[in-house]
Amino acid sequence: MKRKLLLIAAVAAAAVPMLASAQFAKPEDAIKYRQSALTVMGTHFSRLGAMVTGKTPWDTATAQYNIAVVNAVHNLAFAGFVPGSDKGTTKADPKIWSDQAGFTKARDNLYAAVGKLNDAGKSGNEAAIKTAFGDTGKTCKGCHDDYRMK
Ligand code: ASC
Repeated sequence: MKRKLLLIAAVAAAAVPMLASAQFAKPEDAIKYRQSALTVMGTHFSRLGAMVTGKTPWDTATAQYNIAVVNAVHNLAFAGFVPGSDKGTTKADPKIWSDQAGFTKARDNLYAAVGKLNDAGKSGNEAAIKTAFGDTGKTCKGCHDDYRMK
């Protein structure tokens, strides 16, 4: 029974990229989608960052809210990097499509870091949140350095 559920989950997960690409009528829609998702994530990550660096006063509940939003949206953008969406109003480096293994690794680094940030958020521990914020920011920067054009 458990095995059957696992199989269904695996098939569903494998189908996600196909569905994603079918869900965009044109490449520009995929570009807009991923940029929107990254804008929302960046907005809330930056608000958290302002508190981490002391630009705005620390407030644990606000930090937790921002982390919850980051956690909720952090994987959305990746459905938007569909084949053929490397041209247009985008800074996406063509390496995303020629080096898919590397891009997937960069994505998984973000996923792992946000997982830890989310755990820290749930704990409400200020020091843990600050550490996890720094580690997550490194994964943002790593991907931008390697896969976002200037
Ligand atoms: C942010 C934001 C990013 C990351 C990145 C971290 O607040 O919008 O893209 O942090 O600058 O290096």
